Amino acid sequence: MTKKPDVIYAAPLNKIIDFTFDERVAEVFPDMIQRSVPGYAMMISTIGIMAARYAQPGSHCYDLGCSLGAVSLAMRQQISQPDCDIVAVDNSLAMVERGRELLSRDQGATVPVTMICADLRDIVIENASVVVLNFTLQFIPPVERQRLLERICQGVNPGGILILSEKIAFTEPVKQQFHDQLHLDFKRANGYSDLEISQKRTALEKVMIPETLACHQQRLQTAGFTFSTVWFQCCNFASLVAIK
Ligand code: GEK
Repeated sequence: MTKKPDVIYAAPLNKIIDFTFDERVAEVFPDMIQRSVPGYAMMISTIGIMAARYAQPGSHCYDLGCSLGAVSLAMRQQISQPDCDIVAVDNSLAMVERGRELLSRDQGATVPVTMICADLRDIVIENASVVVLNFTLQFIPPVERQRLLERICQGVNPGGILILSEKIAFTEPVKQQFHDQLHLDFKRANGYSDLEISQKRTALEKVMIPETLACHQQRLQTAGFTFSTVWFQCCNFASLVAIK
Protein backbone atom coordinates (compact mmCIF):
# COMPACT_ATOMS: atom_id res chain seq x y z
CA MET A 1 0.00 0.00 0.00
CA THR A 2 1.22 3.52 -0.75
CA LYS A 3 1.91 5.70 2.27
CA LYS A 4 0.97 9.31 1.71
CA PRO A 5 1.88 11.10 4.99
CA ASP A 6 -0.94 11.97 7.39
CA VAL A 7 -0.87 15.74 8.04
CA ILE A 8 -4.65 16.14 8.57
CA TYR A 9 -4.31 17.66 12.06
CA ALA A 10 -0.89 19.28 11.56
CA ALA A 11 -2.14 22.90 11.21
CA PRO A 12 -4.16 24.63 13.97
CA LEU A 13 -7.92 24.33 13.34
CA ASN A 14 -10.49 26.96 14.41
CA LYS A 15 -13.15 24.34 14.96
CA ILE A 16 -12.51 20.63 15.35
CA ILE A 17 -15.32 18.58 13.86
CA ASP A 18 -16.04 14.94 14.70
CA PHE A 19 -13.74 12.47 12.97
CA THR A 20 -15.11 10.80 9.81
CA PHE A 21 -13.56 8.33 7.40
CA ASP A 22 -13.73 10.67 4.43
CA GLU A 23 -11.61 11.04 1.31
CA ARG A 24 -8.80 12.86 3.14
CA VAL A 25 -8.55 10.10 5.74
CA ALA A 26 -8.77 7.29 3.16
CA GLU A 27 -5.90 8.88 1.23
CA VAL A 28 -3.48 8.78 4.19
CA PHE A 29 -4.99 5.82 6.07
CA PRO A 30 -2.07 3.33 5.80
CA ASP A 31 0.30 5.94 7.26
CA MET A 32 -2.22 7.10 9.88
CA ILE A 33 -3.01 3.67 11.29
CA GLN A 34 0.59 2.46 11.30
CA ARG A 35 1.74 5.58 13.20
CA SER A 36 -1.21 5.53 15.62
CA VAL A 37 -1.83 1.86 16.48
CA PRO A 38 1.10 0.08 18.12
CA GLY A 39 1.50 -3.43 16.72
CA TYR A 40 -0.86 -2.88 13.75
CA ALA A 41 1.34 -4.61 11.13
CA MET A 42 1.93 -7.58 13.42
CA MET A 43 -1.81 -7.92 14.06
CA ILE A 44 -2.65 -7.86 10.35
CA SER A 45 -0.15 -10.56 9.43
CA THR A 46 -1.13 -12.76 12.38
CA ILE A 47 -4.84 -12.45 11.52
CA GLY A 48 -3.91 -13.92 8.12
CA ILE A 49 -2.23 -16.84 9.86
CA MET A 50 -5.24 -17.42 12.14
CA ALA A 51 -7.61 -17.27 9.18
CA ALA A 52 -5.53 -19.96 7.46
CA ARG A 53 -6.14 -22.27 10.43
CA TYR A 54 -9.83 -21.54 11.07
CA ALA A 55 -11.26 -20.96 7.58
CA GLN A 56 -13.57 -23.84 6.73
CA PRO A 57 -14.09 -25.19 3.20
CA GLY A 58 -17.11 -23.64 1.48
CA SER A 59 -17.59 -20.88 4.08
CA HIS A 60 -17.48 -17.08 4.17
CA CYS A 61 -14.87 -14.97 5.96
CA TYR A 62 -15.92 -11.45 6.92
CA ASP A 63 -13.78 -8.33 7.32
CA LEU A 64 -16.17 -5.87 8.98
CA GLY A 65 -15.04 -2.24 8.92
CA CYS A 66 -12.42 -3.23 6.35
CA SER A 67 -11.13 0.31 5.53
CA LEU A 68 -8.69 -0.31 2.65
CA GLY A 69 -8.88 -4.08 3.08
CA ALA A 70 -5.60 -4.84 4.86
CA VAL A 71 -7.19 -7.75 6.77
CA SER A 72 -8.82 -9.14 3.62
CA LEU A 73 -5.50 -9.02 1.76
CA ALA A 74 -3.72 -10.83 4.62
CA MET A 75 -6.47 -13.47 4.81
CA ARG A 76 -6.62 -14.13 1.07
CA GLN A 77 -2.86 -14.62 0.96
CA GLN A 78 -2.99 -17.29 3.66
CA ILE A 79 -6.27 -19.21 3.21
CA SER A 80 -5.89 -22.46 1.30
CA GLN A 81 -9.22 -24.19 2.05
CA PRO A 82 -11.36 -24.72 -1.07
CA ASP A 83 -14.41 -22.60 -1.95
CA CYS A 84 -13.90 -19.88 0.66
CA ASP A 85 -14.61 -16.28 -0.07
CA ILE A 86 -14.11 -13.02 1.80
CA VAL A 87 -16.80 -10.40 2.31
CA ALA A 88 -15.28 -7.04 3.21
CA VAL A 89 -17.61 -4.29 4.43
CA ASP A 90 -17.15 -0.61 5.15
CA ASN A 91 -19.62 2.27 5.19
CA SER A 92 -17.06 4.80 3.94
CA LEU A 93 -17.32 5.05 0.14
CA ALA A 94 -13.88 6.72 0.02
CA MET A 95 -12.35 3.70 1.77
CA VAL A 96 -14.20 1.16 -0.37
CA GLU A 97 -13.26 2.83 -3.66
CA ARG A 98 -9.58 2.89 -2.74
CA GLY A 99 -9.78 -0.58 -1.21
CA ARG A 100 -11.21 -2.04 -4.44
CA GLU A 101 -8.36 -0.50 -6.40
CA LEU A 102 -5.77 -2.01 -4.03
CA LEU A 103 -7.50 -5.40 -4.25
CA SER A 104 -7.43 -5.34 -8.02
CA ARG A 105 -3.66 -4.83 -7.88
CA ASP A 106 -3.21 -7.84 -5.56
CA GLN A 107 -2.26 -10.54 -8.02
CA GLY A 108 -1.63 -14.18 -7.32
CA ALA A 109 -4.11 -14.85 -4.50
CA THR A 110 -7.08 -16.98 -5.51
CA VAL A 111 -9.59 -16.41 -2.69
CA PRO A 112 -12.29 -14.05 -4.04
CA VAL A 113 -12.95 -10.85 -2.11
CA THR A 114 -16.16 -8.82 -2.45
CA MET A 115 -15.87 -5.34 -1.02
CA ILE A 116 -19.22 -3.83 -0.11
CA CYS A 117 -20.04 -0.25 0.86
CA ALA A 118 -22.63 -0.72 3.60
CA ASP A 119 -23.27 -0.36 7.29
CA LEU A 120 -22.00 -3.57 8.86
CA ARG A 121 -25.08 -3.58 11.10
CA ASP A 122 -27.17 -4.27 7.98
CA ILE A 123 -25.09 -7.18 6.74
CA VAL A 124 -26.36 -10.74 7.16
CA ILE A 125 -23.63 -12.93 8.61
CA GLU A 126 -24.08 -16.55 7.59
CA ASN A 127 -22.02 -19.71 7.09
CA ALA A 128 -19.04 -17.83 8.56
CA SER A 129 -15.82 -19.49 9.67
CA VAL A 130 -13.77 -16.32 10.34
CA VAL A 131 -15.19 -12.91 11.24
CA VAL A 132 -12.84 -9.98 11.89
CA LEU A 133 -13.67 -6.70 13.61
CA ASN A 134 -10.23 -5.08 13.48
CA PHE A 135 -10.66 -1.76 15.34
CA THR A 136 -14.25 -1.36 14.18
CA LEU A 137 -16.47 -2.16 17.18
CA GLN A 138 -15.10 0.93 18.95
CA PHE A 139 -16.97 3.07 16.37
CA ILE A 140 -20.33 1.36 16.99
CA PRO A 141 -22.45 2.95 19.76
CA PRO A 142 -21.92 0.90 22.95
CA VAL A 143 -25.64 0.13 23.35
CA GLU A 144 -25.62 -1.65 19.99
CA ARG A 145 -22.49 -3.73 20.54
CA GLN A 146 -24.05 -6.70 22.34
CA ARG A 147 -26.73 -7.21 19.70
CA LEU A 148 -24.14 -7.03 16.92
CA LEU A 149 -21.92 -9.66 18.55
CA GLU A 150 -24.95 -11.90 19.08
CA ARG A 151 -25.85 -11.64 15.41
CA ILE A 152 -22.27 -12.42 14.43
CA CYS A 153 -22.13 -15.42 16.75
CA GLN A 154 -25.38 -16.78 15.29
CA GLY A 155 -23.84 -16.64 11.80
CA VAL A 156 -20.56 -18.34 12.80
CA ASN A 157 -20.29 -22.10 12.19
CA PRO A 158 -19.25 -24.36 15.09
CA GLY A 159 -15.46 -24.18 15.35
CA GLY A 160 -15.40 -20.78 13.64
CA ILE A 161 -13.87 -17.63 15.16
CA LEU A 162 -14.38 -13.94 15.74
CA ILE A 163 -11.25 -11.79 15.98
CA LEU A 164 -11.95 -8.55 17.85
CA SER A 165 -9.26 -5.87 18.04
CA GLU A 166 -9.89 -2.68 20.01
CA LYS A 167 -8.28 0.24 21.74
CA ILE A 168 -8.94 -0.64 25.36
CA ALA A 169 -9.75 1.31 28.51
CA PHE A 170 -8.70 0.54 32.10
CA THR A 171 -10.76 0.82 35.27
CA GLU A 172 -7.77 1.68 37.48
CA PRO A 173 -6.71 5.31 36.90
CA VAL A 174 -3.03 4.48 37.43
CA LYS A 175 -3.12 1.93 34.59
CA GLN A 176 -5.12 4.26 32.34
CA GLN A 177 -2.57 7.03 32.90
CA PHE A 178 0.34 4.68 32.23
CA HIS A 179 -1.09 3.50 28.92
CA ASP A 180 -2.21 6.99 27.84
CA GLN A 181 1.33 8.25 28.44
CA LEU A 182 2.95 5.36 26.59
CA HIS A 183 0.59 5.79 23.62
CA LEU A 184 1.37 9.51 23.56
CA ASP A 185 5.08 8.71 23.48
CA PHE A 186 4.48 6.16 20.70
CA LYS A 187 2.76 8.78 18.55
CA ARG A 188 5.43 11.41 19.26
CA ALA A 189 8.12 8.88 18.35
CA ASN A 190 6.28 8.37 15.06
CA GLY A 191 6.51 12.06 14.22
CA TYR A 192 3.14 13.43 15.37
CA SER A 193 3.32 16.83 17.09
CA ASP A 194 1.49 17.55 20.36
CA LEU A 195 -0.91 19.78 18.38
CA GLU A 196 -1.75 16.97 15.95
CA ILE A 197 -2.25 14.51 18.79
CA SER A 198 -4.50 16.81 20.77
CA GLN A 199 -6.62 17.94 17.79
CA LYS A 200 -7.16 14.33 16.67
CA ARG A 201 -8.04 13.29 20.23
CA THR A 202 -10.75 15.97 20.31
CA ALA A 203 -12.09 14.85 16.91
CA LEU A 204 -12.32 11.23 18.06
CA GLU A 205 -13.74 11.89 21.53
CA LYS A 206 -17.41 11.28 20.76
CA VAL A 207 -16.87 8.94 17.84
CA MET A 208 -14.56 6.24 19.19
CA ILE A 209 -15.46 4.75 22.56
CA PRO A 210 -12.99 2.24 24.06
CA GLU A 211 -14.07 -0.23 26.75
CA THR A 212 -12.24 -2.55 29.12
CA LEU A 213 -11.04 -6.02 28.21
CA ALA A 214 -13.36 -7.44 30.89
CA CYS A 215 -16.31 -5.76 29.21
CA HIS A 216 -15.41 -7.24 25.81
CA GLN A 217 -14.86 -10.70 27.29
CA GLN A 218 -18.21 -10.61 29.07
CA ARG A 219 -19.98 -9.55 25.87
CA LEU A 220 -18.36 -12.32 23.84
CA GLN A 221 -19.47 -14.88 26.41
CA THR A 222 -23.03 -13.50 26.53
CA ALA A 223 -23.11 -13.49 22.71
CA GLY A 224 -22.65 -17.28 22.77
CA PHE A 225 -18.95 -17.91 22.08
CA THR A 226 -17.49 -20.92 23.89
CA PHE A 227 -14.35 -19.13 25.00
CA SER A 228 -12.27 -16.06 24.29
CA THR A 229 -8.67 -15.15 24.91
CA VAL A 230 -6.41 -12.16 24.36
CA TRP A 231 -3.87 -13.18 21.72
CA PHE A 232 -2.17 -9.78 21.31
CA GLN A 233 -1.69 -6.60 23.29
CA CYS A 234 0.65 -3.68 22.71
CA CYS A 235 0.10 -0.72 25.05
CA ASN A 236 -3.65 0.02 25.09
CA PHE A 237 -4.41 -1.87 21.87
CA ALA A 238 -5.52 -5.46 22.18
CA SER A 239 -6.95 -8.24 20.09
CA LEU A 240 -9.12 -11.10 21.29
CA VAL A 241 -10.15 -14.26 19.55
CA ALA A 242 -13.46 -15.93 20.42
CA ILE A 243 -14.26 -19.46 19.33
CA LYS A 244 -17.76 -20.84 18.82
C1 GEK B 1 -7.86 -2.38 9.18
N1 GEK B 1 -10.13 -2.91 9.88
O1 GEK B 1 -7.08 -1.73 8.45
N2 GEK B 1 -20.33 -0.03 9.19
C2 GEK B 1 -19.27 -0.28 8.36
N3 GEK B 1 -18.04 0.24 8.56
C3 GEK B 1 -17.87 1.05 9.63
C4 GEK B 1 -18.92 1.35 10.52
C5 GEK B 1 -20.19 0.77 10.26
N4 GEK B 1 -21.24 1.00 11.05
N5 GEK B 1 -18.46 2.19 11.48
C6 GEK B 1 -17.16 2.40 11.20
N6 GEK B 1 -16.81 1.72 10.08
C7 GEK B 1 -9.26 -1.86 9.35
C8 GEK B 1 -9.23 -0.65 10.24
S1 GEK B 1 -10.72 1.56 10.96
C9 GEK B 1 -10.04 1.72 12.52
C10 GEK B 1 -10.58 -0.19 10.67
C11 GEK B 1 -9.43 3.03 12.85
C12 GEK B 1 -15.48 1.67 9.44
C13 GEK B 1 -14.88 3.04 9.14
O2 GEK B 1 -15.36 3.60 7.95
C14 GEK B 1 -13.38 2.69 9.08
O3 GEK B 1 -12.95 2.43 7.77
C15 GEK B 1 -13.26 1.43 9.96
O4 GEK B 1 -14.59 1.04 10.32
C16 GEK B 1 -12.47 1.64 11.23
O5 GEK B 1 -7.54 -3.41 9.77
O6 GEK B 1 -9.30 3.90 11.99
O7 GEK B 1 -9.06 3.21 14.09
